[in-house]
Amino acid sequence: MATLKICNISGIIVTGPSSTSQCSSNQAIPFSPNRITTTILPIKSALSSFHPILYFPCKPHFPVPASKKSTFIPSAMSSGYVQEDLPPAFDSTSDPPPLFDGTTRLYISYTCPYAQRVWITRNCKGLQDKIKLVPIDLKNRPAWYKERVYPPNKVPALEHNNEVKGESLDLIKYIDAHFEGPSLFPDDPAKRQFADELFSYIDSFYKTVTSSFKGEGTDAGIAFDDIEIALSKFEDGPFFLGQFSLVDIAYAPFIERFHPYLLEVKNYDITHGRPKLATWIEEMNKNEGYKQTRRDPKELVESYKKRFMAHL
Ligand SMILES: N[C@@H](CCC(=O)N[C@@H](CS)C(=O)NCC(=O)O)C(=O)O
Repeated sequence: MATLKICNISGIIVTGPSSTSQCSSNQAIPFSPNRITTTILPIKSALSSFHPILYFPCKPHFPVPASKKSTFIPSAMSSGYVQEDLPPAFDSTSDPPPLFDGTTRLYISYTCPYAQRVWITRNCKGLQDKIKLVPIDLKNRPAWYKERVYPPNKVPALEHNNEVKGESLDLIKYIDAHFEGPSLFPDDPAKRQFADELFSYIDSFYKTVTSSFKGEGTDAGIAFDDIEIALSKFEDGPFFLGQFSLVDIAYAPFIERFHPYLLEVKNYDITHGRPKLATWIEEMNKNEGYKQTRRDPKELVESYKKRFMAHL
């Protein structure tokens, strides 16, 4: 069991084994099928935010600086950003794309929170034209994916410069460091150190929260208190490191799932009494690069119910 020490809001230290959790579900995005995609509307809460409306596919319209050494992106890149046209998932009947032809490809599943991290990073750096999304149907995987692309047979994976790399936390750092677009990791050593602590803490956070789903006696509230404290450390913005960064991207797909699930199944609002977390969710939901990757909360809740309540 990992342990967490919090020292007067100054830092979080985690010791203990790391875990890798998996999901297997991979359905088509209900509100974002090919050619019919979602639009951007103000989001008030995780539960009420999905509005399926016809929209047209296009490139992102927010300015993408040429240098990768540019400043942080603003939290809300709201005006003018247009929904990307998402390709259908490759399944066991699909031919592979022309592998290792120089195209950079990001293999994802639309439902995988780990893949979502990398997808968000790609979007937030404005790399929609540089990194092609290749969605995989994990329930009916094409054999070529394991045989020719990524032998661990998981998503995410990134095909770049004739190599394929995996592991979401490594990939978000790799993309931030090796591609153009706004920097998503600050230079400030204190922030970098805290980022490392938060990256290390995330497995333990996930385990604490999901153990509580299964009624294994741990209190999810403690984990969200840790998040509230972490969000209080830097005051130059509402995000983990003050300004928006890879740390927010690492946590967002999981909080996106925990929030509506706990609300519906346990009648527990993770934002209640946690103003920093409430603001963080609000600010994240204004980020277009993230919004384009979000799932319908109802669908997330159903999928978590199947996974965590199957034993009941
Ligand atoms: N530690 C990996 C976890 C990736 C992972 O577990 N992906 C799941 C989908 S959410 C997967 O590909 N599962 C397929 C399988 O295990 O066969 C990461 O952070 O990238």
